[in-house]
Amino acid sequence: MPSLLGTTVIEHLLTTQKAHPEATGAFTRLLSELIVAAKIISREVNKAGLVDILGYAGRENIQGEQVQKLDEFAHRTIVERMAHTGELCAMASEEDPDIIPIPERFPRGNYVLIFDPLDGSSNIDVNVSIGTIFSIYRRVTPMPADPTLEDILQKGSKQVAAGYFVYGSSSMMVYTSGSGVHGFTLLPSIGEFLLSHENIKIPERGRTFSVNEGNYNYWSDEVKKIVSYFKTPDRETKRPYTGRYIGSLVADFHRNLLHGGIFMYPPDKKDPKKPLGKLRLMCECNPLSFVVEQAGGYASTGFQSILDLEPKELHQRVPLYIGSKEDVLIAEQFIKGEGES
Ligand code: P6P
Repeated sequence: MPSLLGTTVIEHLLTTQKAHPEATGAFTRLLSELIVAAKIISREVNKAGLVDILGYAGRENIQGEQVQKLDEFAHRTIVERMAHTGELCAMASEEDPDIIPIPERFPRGNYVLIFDPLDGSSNIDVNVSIGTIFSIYRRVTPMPADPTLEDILQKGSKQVAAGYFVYGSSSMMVYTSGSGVHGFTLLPSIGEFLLSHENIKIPERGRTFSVNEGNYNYWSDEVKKIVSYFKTPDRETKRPYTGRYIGSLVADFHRNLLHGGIFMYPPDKKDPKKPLGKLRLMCECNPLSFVVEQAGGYASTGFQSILDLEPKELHQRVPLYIGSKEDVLIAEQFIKGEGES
């Protein structure tokens, strides 16, 4: 548990800002407001079991998934809080099919926010850690014109910041703005995120693989070989990798980020509508890929770096192999047919 004398996330942001003389404070103001939204969401997640905020909102989202009430609450909280910061020209959410413009009554800024308001929401009512994932870009079209899809569909390598909030046994914020990855733990008694994990580095190689083996019969032979490789006792350690799969991306990713390992969501033939797997490039894969690469890891589609992908659609899905660099490179070798079993 961080000491009460710890560094608050705002102090940390201001220190980073001071290191960039050209910084106007816009980014700090933007992230500060997102942190307020996350604190509000964290409070609701933590009391979800006590009030009627569980269950379904009675509608489907763009992904055709049942929207949980807490999903909707998290989405609305972020949209309403961030719209008035004056630092954004547009937003995009996993819960909304289109770009979310900034209402005329609010000033527009130079940043774009893309987010998954509450990932892992199918786990809400079984008290499994869930999270908010966010990604920040600079707008590319000239002010004062209306922002376009061009401002949203940018390669992951263009992100200026990315991270996630994980709502679990404690709530944490993990983010990067291109100068390493830093983790902050929420101290509920004072409502502050305090620096608890400075300059996180993911081990070069892990001992854990995370994948939903229930999809085994829908995988390609190459994917089956990857999982078989990780399950085979290692020549040096004579031990296989440990299998860990929570089914909540932020929770699985966070564990691997701290302890090492690989998370995989490969393509599968289970749902013809999702031939490239379930996870979304813009609001899940790009932000986590920026974080993992800043921590010394790697993220791939199996054929190339996630961050180099040219996005085509706002909600496009991509295969994801992410985590310890050596493990992801091994997965790439098998996908390319070069792997040694
Ligand atoms: P499956 C949660 O719904 C989610 O989007 C991610 O958080 C998680 O990693 C994945 O889906 C789990 O999907 O198909 O294994 O249940």
